[in-house]
Amino acid sequence: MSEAIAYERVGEIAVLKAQNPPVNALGIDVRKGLLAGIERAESEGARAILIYGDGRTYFSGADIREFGKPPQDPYLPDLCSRIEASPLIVVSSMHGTALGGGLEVALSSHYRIAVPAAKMGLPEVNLGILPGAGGTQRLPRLAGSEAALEMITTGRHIGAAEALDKRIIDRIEAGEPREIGLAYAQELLDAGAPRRAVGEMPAPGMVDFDAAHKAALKKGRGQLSPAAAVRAVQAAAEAEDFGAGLKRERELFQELMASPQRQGLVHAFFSERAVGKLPELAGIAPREVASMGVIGGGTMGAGIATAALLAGLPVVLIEMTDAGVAAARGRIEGNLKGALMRGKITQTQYGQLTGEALTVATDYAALGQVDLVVEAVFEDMGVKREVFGKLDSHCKPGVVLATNTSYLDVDDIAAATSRPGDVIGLHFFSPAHVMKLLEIVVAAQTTPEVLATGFALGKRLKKVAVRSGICDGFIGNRIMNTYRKAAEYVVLDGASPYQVDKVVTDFGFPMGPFAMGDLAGLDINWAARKRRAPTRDPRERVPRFYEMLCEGGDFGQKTGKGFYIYEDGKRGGVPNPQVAELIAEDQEQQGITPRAFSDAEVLRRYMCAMVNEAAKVVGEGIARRPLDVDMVMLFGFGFPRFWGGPLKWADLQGLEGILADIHSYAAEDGFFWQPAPLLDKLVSEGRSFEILNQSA
Ligand code: T1G
Repeated sequence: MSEAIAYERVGEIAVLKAQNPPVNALGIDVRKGLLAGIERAESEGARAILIYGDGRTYFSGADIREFGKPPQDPYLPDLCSRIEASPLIVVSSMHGTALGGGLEVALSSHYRIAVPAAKMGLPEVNLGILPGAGGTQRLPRLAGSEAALEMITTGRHIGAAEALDKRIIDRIEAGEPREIGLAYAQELLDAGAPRRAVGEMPAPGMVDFDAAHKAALKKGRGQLSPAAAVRAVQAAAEAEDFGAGLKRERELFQELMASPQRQGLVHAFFSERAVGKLPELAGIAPREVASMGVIGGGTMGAGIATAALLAGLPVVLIEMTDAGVAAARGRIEGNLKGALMRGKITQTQYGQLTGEALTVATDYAALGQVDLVVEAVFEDMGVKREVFGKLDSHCKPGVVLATNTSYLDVDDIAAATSRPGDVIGLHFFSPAHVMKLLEIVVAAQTTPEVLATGFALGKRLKKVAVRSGICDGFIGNRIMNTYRKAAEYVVLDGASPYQVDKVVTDFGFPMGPFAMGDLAGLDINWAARKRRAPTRDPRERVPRFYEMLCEGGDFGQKTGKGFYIYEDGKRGGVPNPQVAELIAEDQEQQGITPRAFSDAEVLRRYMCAMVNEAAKVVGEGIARRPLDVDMVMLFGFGFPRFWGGPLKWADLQGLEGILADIHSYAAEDGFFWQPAPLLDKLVSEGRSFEILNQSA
């Protein structure tokens, strides 16, 4: 018998136990084992078969590592059909997470039982595919077309109670999956229950599938799998018979499996898990963090405090004045009210978090007992150094001292203390209690233990934490500054900001760079430009229209006007006609004759700038691996997940073409378009970013 599936006989019941840790993925050995187990049970005269998973879960799906490789027999869809066709009564007993192909095996069984905490779902669309082992045909036969469409197009996991309600399972029972499964199978045998194949049930009802398809396309913002999944469910309702529906599902599945979006999404799945695994952290225990200090209660500090409170960490926040204390408390309470309204916390928890877990004070002495402090004060080196000097004298030994700076040199900040080894950058993204990205910035003297503590905190706050070295803007903002410049250059040369924003949102970003500037406040970027102006290289092209807009007092959403005009009560803005005049004035002053840009060229320049800077960030060792950059862009900058990240996108496009385009743009502006040495090297060696991910 296969090692992945253990076979046991209990009376008339053959028991098949999956043992493929950690998540009982349905890899080739598991599939072979299941097939052999079914055949053996039938040939040995058992009357029922029980399938369940050992360890933490029932099957959590197909083995994603097998995607893109030649499929190996027995294929999962055939195995599911074989299970369903068995003359014996097949029962699945579920615990943990029955996902994707896992739930499909359960749906092919004749009866399903689950423990109360079990979760199930068909999350395939999130990997760029659709349920390919009958899920799109069997689920709607049990739950109806509407419910199946909702579950399959969102990939949402549902609990056992909801599954029972939707008729996806037959029973919920507390206990061990083996014991409850055996009892249920025996009960079915004793009652003479019939074999009950979902594939033999009537086809599900019709709904407006075209409308559902359209809605899925719109919601997917360019992601194709949810819309394709609608068509597969449609086949369940419309196909001549069950077999024809399965065939249609197969065709759609194979198209998606071959798509670049599937590669992008699988890259995102594994990178999200690999990003926190750093060789230097192996075997290093983090320091214990039982409470946290936050310096500064502005939007950022309040967001960080909220994130910590929601993760169960008591917070001591320091502000400068009593008015500052009241404002900070107001912001945090506002954030927590939002969490209360969304059902993330209860009224009792709200009371506990605001009443007991949060302290807001003006005296640094209140920080005496905290284990980790994050500074989120004004972005000025003098101010930050003063804060760190004070922390040094008030915090107990061993406290991790973190700065939330976005641009400043963490080494200089660390030098303001007597304990630079304890200093680290924890760069949150606004709003800090919502955005998933956390850049963990390692300074020259940061100890591995302090770095490990940063990652442990990131995990506790449910962030995607990415290690970054020190440079201007760290990983994310540095790359953003470069692609934003590329956007401004195409506008200076003749494209409109609205064309750029549209091209970028059509690509899959939630917002374009100009709408984003309006949202963040144009004055913030204006201040950074002014700060950089004295040290700017004379060869750098400088668009002026951005500053001209700011000089007129238009800072974006907060003043009601920026690149767009925002009317009260309306979502989004309409183009501000004054912008075109400012751009024309800028062009005239710089002697530029504007030209038209195709959407394709706008996108290509935007993406080439992003990839080139990202390659520099990896080449300089600021990011450890290409996947680190990809995760920063996905979780902090709205990069469409279905492309995997800018460097995965680059691999999928072909690095040679990207480098050639950068060279061609360099003919106009050799200063901005300097090819990254790493990109040059990869192209000359015929290698990809993916290879660097694997070898790191
Ligand atoms: N295949 C291969 N490896 C997997 C895996 C899978 N399906 N699921 C998890 N892993 C690895 C993961 O990379 C990690 O490895 C370890 O297991 C623990 O995971 C025909 C084709 C199950 C809810 O989409 O959602 O079926 O990093 O850290 O937080 O229609 O993993 O330790 O080396 O995430 O407890 C559909 C994907 C497949 C489920 C557990 N199934 N997995 O979460 O642990 S497509 C899925 C998850 C399919 C059919 C189609 C989660 C989890 P490492 P973890 P966790």
